Amino acid sequence: MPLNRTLSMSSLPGLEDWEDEFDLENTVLFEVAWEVANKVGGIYTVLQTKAKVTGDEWGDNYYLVGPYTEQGVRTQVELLEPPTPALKRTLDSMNSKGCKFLAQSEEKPHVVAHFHEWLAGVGLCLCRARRLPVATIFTTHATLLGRYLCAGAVDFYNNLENFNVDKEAGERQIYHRYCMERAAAHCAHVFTTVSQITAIEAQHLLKRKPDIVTPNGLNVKKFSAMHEFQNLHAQSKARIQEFVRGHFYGHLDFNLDKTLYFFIAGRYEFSNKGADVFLEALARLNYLLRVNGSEQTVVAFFIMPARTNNFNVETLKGQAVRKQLWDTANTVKEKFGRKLYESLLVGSLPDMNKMLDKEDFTMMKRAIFATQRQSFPPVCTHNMLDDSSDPILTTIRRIGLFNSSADRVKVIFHPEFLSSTSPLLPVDYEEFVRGCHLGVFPSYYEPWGYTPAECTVMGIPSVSTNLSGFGCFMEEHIADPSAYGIYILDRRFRSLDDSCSQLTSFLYSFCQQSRRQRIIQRNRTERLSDLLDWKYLGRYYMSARHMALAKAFPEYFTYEPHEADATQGYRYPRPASVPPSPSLSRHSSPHQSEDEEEPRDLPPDEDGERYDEDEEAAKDRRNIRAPEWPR
Ligand code: G6P
Ligand code: 1S3
Repeated sequence: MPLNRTLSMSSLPGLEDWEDEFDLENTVLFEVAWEVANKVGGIYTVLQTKAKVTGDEWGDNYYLVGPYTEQGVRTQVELLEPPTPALKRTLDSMNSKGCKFLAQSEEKPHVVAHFHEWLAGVGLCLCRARRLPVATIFTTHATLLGRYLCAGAVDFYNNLENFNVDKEAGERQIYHRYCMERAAAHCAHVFTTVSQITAIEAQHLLKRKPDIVTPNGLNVKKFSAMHEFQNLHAQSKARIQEFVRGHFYGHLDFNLDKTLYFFIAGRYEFSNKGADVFLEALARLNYLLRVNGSEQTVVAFFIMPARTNNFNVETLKGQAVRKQLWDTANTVKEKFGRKLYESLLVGSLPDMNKMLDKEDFTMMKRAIFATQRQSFPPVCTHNMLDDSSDPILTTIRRIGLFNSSADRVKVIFHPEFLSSTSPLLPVDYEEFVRGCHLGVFPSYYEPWGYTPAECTVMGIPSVSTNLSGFGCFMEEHIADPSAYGIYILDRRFRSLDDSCSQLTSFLYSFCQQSRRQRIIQRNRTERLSDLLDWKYLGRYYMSARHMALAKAFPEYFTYEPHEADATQGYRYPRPASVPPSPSLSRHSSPHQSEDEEEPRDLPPDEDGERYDEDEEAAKDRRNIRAPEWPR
């Protein structure tokens, strides 16, 4: 079946929008994963955000298959009657036979079955073992063995080709799962993974080179008002500030207007996700800010779920004290307002000395008394079940970041995912990210890394690494990532200690930016969102499906390899105007070409030249080197 492809211009200059027009009438796509409507981690995000573009392409011929969980069905699934007779027959039959087989149909559709991760990969192996006429794709979002090896303090990337994989998997008691993963990778018509770095890992650990890299995208939300995301930042920051007011009651001796919010979030894999490096860099940053007499304070949040038995009393008390102060202030304000009103009604200016009476003062004194506390504001918001052995808490005890008044860096460990119904910090994750200034994700093992990608589309700068799929992707497509608020830490060619120093210098330089520079940088960060939109990245999945169809049904489909080159050759130039800080615009790795290190002008300051973001964006767009499209 020939593929008739039409090109139309998209909003991203130099990057055309592909619209595939081919007959899908007799072709069906099943996407199978444990995380379909089942929020466990990043794969859920892949499937959930990609559903729109895949649905647009496949319409009613697209089916997502996942585990049945009551919670998932209640909250995320709309129950429908099967739309086609073939599907109805299939489902009836599955019901009657206890869900044991796949479809029979007179029309004999061409079926593509796309399996994610080894758990679903079992189905792929069975499809092939039973010689079902199905085009199969296997996507691994991380390798099992890679994750285990990295978590065990192994020099992973320098030894990739040397691991005795069977022995290593056996020793870690994951041999059976490892075998499933490897079998699925080898049985699939098309094998894909989420980044180049994981492709290399898969080649060595699973012994098959992925056919296509399928980077993860997001649904990019465009606001009609261009600066809406800046307003949202200010609004969400105000919510975080309220929490901080309560958490630090009695110790609010720092200026909230000069306080920056950094955060790390995700699955609690202490060293794989780089929480160790972040803590060490925070300790060094604390020292630098103190010795340099900086007015800035940094509050660093760790949002990583661990075993707890609820919020701790001291943290809840903080929010109660704050609320009490707020209520007291409002009561006094009301009384003050009423007296003022009555005085104005009779045509006289009030006697300010009589506006507040003894009772008001007593009430205020009582409220102030409640803010006395003997201890430092807590580091952890919850009662941890493994308090004495928890890696974050143990490290904090070692480096001494206890939220004392002298500390310029304060730490808050929130060992539970955020929720807008929390009595402590009632914001959802998106709102929290928007209110922060910098996401810090110094991962050692990160096949893709959605957290920095999510920051980017919300216009929030982030730190990632050259060992994460996201970091490598951005390094490939942006000439000067840090000028756009994409800081890429070198964890590949530097020692751990050097990486900590590099992260400290990123953080310290970030603290030195003025508000104006931060606003400019956020504008630039947000401008990159198109690069992460499924509208473009969805093409890699399209290519994988075309390749699988061509391999499984060569008499009907042909595959042209250039289809995968959606963003090849595409590169964001340096921003047209000066970067926020020259020191920030350095490459992460000493291995980078020195040719790219041109000197630049000093940053604009508060009284300097007027900064016109729209003009800069327009210049950037004109400068973008158009990719060479296959014709
Ligand atoms: C946004 C808002 C501004 C606010 C700024 C604060 O840009 O539109 O009104 O001043 O955020 O930025 P900051 O980096 O200090 O949180
Ligand atoms: C994996 O989830 P993780 O956090 O265990 O899959 C994600 C989606 O592809 C990916 O972003 C992440 O890096 C992997 O590690």
